[in-house]
Amino acid sequence: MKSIAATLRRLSLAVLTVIVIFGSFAVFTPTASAETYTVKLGSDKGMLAFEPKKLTVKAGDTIEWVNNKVPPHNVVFDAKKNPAKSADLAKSLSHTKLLLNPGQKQTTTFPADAPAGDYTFYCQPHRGAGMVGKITVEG
Ligand SMILES: [Cu+2]
Repeated sequence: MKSIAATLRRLSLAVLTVIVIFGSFAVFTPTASAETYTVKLGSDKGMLAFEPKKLTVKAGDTIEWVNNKVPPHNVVFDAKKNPAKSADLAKSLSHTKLLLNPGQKQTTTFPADAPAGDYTFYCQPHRGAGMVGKITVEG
């Protein structure tokens, strides 16, 4: 009888160990995590451009805008050129404040419910020079 009790105790300890190990997998295994992409404001060669100027992301992803060459720059999403044609959405994604110094950063996170499609953005001081970009949010 004593040995059966000891066996049971050992068995329950083994089961507990398995539960703890698999439990920790559940905690540390990354779920479909959001990505962060970097877009430079002004190309490395000193062109008035976003680099890259086209990017495909998913809702929930973040763009890190890094001020680079030939500032000042900013990032303004076109109120009419987004899938929802929403001025409020465009405004919430934009950073209208001019970045004067290389290395300054801003981030834009596309909300989890951001509609799929193309979002056009531009730099206000350099829009006429063609400093325009496009982010496609995948459905
Ligand atoms: Cu610019």
